[in-house]
Amino acid sequence: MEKYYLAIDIGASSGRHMLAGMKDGKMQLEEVYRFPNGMDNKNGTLCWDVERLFTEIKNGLKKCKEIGKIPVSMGIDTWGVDYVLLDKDDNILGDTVGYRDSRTEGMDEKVYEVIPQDDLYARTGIQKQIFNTIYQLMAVKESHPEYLEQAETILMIPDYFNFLLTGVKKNEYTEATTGQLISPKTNDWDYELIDMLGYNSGMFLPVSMPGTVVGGFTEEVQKEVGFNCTVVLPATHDTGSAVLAVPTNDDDAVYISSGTWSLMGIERKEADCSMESMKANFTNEGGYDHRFRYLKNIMGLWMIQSVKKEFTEDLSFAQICEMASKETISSIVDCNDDCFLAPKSMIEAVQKFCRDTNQQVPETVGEISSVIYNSLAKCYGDTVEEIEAITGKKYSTIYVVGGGSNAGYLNELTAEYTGRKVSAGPSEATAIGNVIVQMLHDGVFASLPEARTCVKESFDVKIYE
Ligand code: ADP
Ligand code: LRH
Repeated sequence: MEKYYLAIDIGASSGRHMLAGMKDGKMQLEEVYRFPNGMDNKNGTLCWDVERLFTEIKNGLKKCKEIGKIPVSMGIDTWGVDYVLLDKDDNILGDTVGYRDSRTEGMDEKVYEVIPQDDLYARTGIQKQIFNTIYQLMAVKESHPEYLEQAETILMIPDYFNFLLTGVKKNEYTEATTGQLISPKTNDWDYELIDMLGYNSGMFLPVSMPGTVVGGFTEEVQKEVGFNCTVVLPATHDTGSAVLAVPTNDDDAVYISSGTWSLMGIERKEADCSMESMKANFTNEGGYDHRFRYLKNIMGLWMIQSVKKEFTEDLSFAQICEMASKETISSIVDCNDDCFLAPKSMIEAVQKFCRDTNQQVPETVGEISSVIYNSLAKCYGDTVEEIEAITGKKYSTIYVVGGGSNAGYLNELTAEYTGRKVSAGPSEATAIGNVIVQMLHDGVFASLPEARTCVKESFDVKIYE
């Protein structure tokens, strides 16, 4: 490969440095570094360790230097909704609380005292998730109003890492939309809404689009990692990057970005902020080139990640998947029930749901995992029908991308419960989507359709009928 582009993709369960380049017309991807991620319980509050994550970002950069593969540009993407507030000296105010923390309980009602839920959806198009930035900021306003007063800047998590690398502060558009404070009409912060909520509009920066250059590394970072590099904004929201790498140019494709969450939906040119859409709890997240991702958050493989930690045996995801495929238990849980968001024990939460609904209670590793996989697939089946009811279209193929596309049994169940063909892969879609924007910026691809065709030709996908 002549030129390397680096994607640093940090999901809620792990982060990785992926180098990409073109060889013989195909995109090639190489994993350089991987590190674990997750929220830590800090005196009863679920927090991200952003300091450690930044060290890991630099460790992966050092690895690039070590193997002699210096990228011409790099981009960072992470999960959505979380942020830091910086004071006048650029220090973080308070803890970097993660979205699963319970501080947002009841904050929806506080927000609706200012703006009714219907009006909020009509002006933002973002589905209600109790952890959206809008509710998190209300929690700060209630418990630490001084943080909001002292804050000079709000940076979403990828914005913050870009700042640490370059010294340049930017609010990237796709990640900003996850917070429920952006207007899909102006594609800018909804300053009127922000003022109504009393959130200190001075801390929000002008919105920057994917493809924008942030800057080079600071001298300090250059000294530490041993090289300089241009930091470019990809779709810094991981789901925004993942959907760019869905291996088709069919405008009517249904995708599932399958990782910690399962994000299931379609791409649309316009946001649908209707009441019908709100009732079905679909969201309109902002994407590259102002394409909207019309999708639903489904609890996803977080449920499997959580039970895996509780199992006494140390099993791989592949082993768990295989064990689940041998079971015949038919119990189904509602994956989107709040009881699965951050339970003390996921095993007990699944068992309790089954008990309370008079279904067989799963006991073994295989049974518990089987109930989760079947419940996810059932939810996918319901969701595709909801999408069809809303759009009046028929969808024949479900494109599964992300780490979860490796879960063969889940793919089989997805085909079974949806009654559609399932295309599984690429599993590193988020990193691929991240580099696609860097490559578009560098002129490697002339358009997104050209890039998607290249993804289709470069990476293996598996078909389940
Ligand atoms: P995130 O980016 O949200 O951290 P990933 O896209 O990396 O998540 O997906 C991780 C998930 O993919 C794991 O939690 C696991 O459930 C699933 N997974 C990965 N590899 C396999 C495998 N070989 N078999 C079954 N499931 C897998
Ligand atoms: C997936 C994801 C999803 C958000 C959630 C917070 O990683 O970004 O799109 O809703 O994390």
